[in-house]
Amino acid sequence: MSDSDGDGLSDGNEVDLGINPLSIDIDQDGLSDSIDPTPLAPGATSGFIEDQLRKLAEAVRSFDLSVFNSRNLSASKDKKNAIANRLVSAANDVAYGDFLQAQDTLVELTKKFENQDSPPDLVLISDEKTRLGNNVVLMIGLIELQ
Ligand SMILES: [Ca+2]
Ligand SMILES: [Ca+2]
Ligand SMILES: [Ca+2]
Repeated sequence: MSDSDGDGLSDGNEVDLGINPLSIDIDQDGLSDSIDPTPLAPGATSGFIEDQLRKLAEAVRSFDLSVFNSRNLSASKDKKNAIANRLVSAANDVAYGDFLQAQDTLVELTKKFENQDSPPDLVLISDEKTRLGNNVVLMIGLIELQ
């Protein structure tokens, strides 16, 4: 079984699905073909976006408290909850079809970890921060394509 683009789908499988086996993201929307529910059309389904936002919220809840930019554990927990709750709120907006509201919520959220001093970021420089930032930007892009 060869998998030329290394995306987890065999070349034969990708040909069967109408996907280019040499491209890991044929529609160039940021989602690799193996997870993209619409691999041939930029964007994704609203159900997929909602799921991803809920998964992101869970991921944030699993972050170590040390990655939050706070003086004490209780403030770190507040920041963790604030970020996770916004992601859940955006997921709910997507579920209701309110894409503009979801986008607003996520754009506001990106300001909390954009590596600028003011307002202070909620998360310290870390792999978690980078992944979270990249994923939120990806979700904003997918919502724009709705
Ligand atoms: Ca492949
Ligand atoms: Ca894609
Ligand atoms: Ca797509």
